[in-house]
Amino acid sequence: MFTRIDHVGVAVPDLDVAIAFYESTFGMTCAHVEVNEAQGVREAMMAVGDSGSYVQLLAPLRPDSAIAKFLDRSGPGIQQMAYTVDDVEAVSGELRAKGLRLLYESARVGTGGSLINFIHPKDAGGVLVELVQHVEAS
Ligand code: MC0
Repeated sequence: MFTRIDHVGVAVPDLDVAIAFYESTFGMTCAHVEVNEAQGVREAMMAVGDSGSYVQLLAPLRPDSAIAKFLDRSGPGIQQMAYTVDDVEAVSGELRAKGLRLLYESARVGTGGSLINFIHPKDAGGVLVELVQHVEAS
């Protein structure tokens, strides 16, 4: 169902401060920065060596965004676990058939034009799980 861990998402109040911390403290490299208006985030993908694994730093664009709410409730920390899938609609359908709630009826646009959906944290042991289907740039 899942092919790998895609990234772990960490909510942060200030993206630039967090990028500098991950670079100077952990020696990670910032591979990509993007604003996703629809998700209400400014985000950075921090590469963990050459492993292909990433930590995704997520800062809120607006007070009513998912990340702002998370920071208000829990403070900075791990907000989501993301898995790569080959076909997000097919995997979402399989999970719905198992009784889990997916947050979106159909996939939305995530980092780098990927297609994403989320499993409600209450249906996944308290973990917000993101499904990520990478889409080749045409
Ligand atoms: C809420 N809860 C969580 C949680 N957020 N539990 C674990 N991890 C989280 N991140 C818990 C609450 O504590 C509460 O538990 C219960 O879920 C319901 O809370 P709620 O008041 O309904 O919570 P809301 O309004 O904050 O919404 C939660 C929800 C929301 C997951 C639906 O954050 C959402 O729509 N997330 C999906 C979008 C997202 O996260 N976007 C930002 C990343 P109790 O026990 O108190 O009832 S964007 C991204 O990731 C993109 C760019 C990408 O990677 O490509």
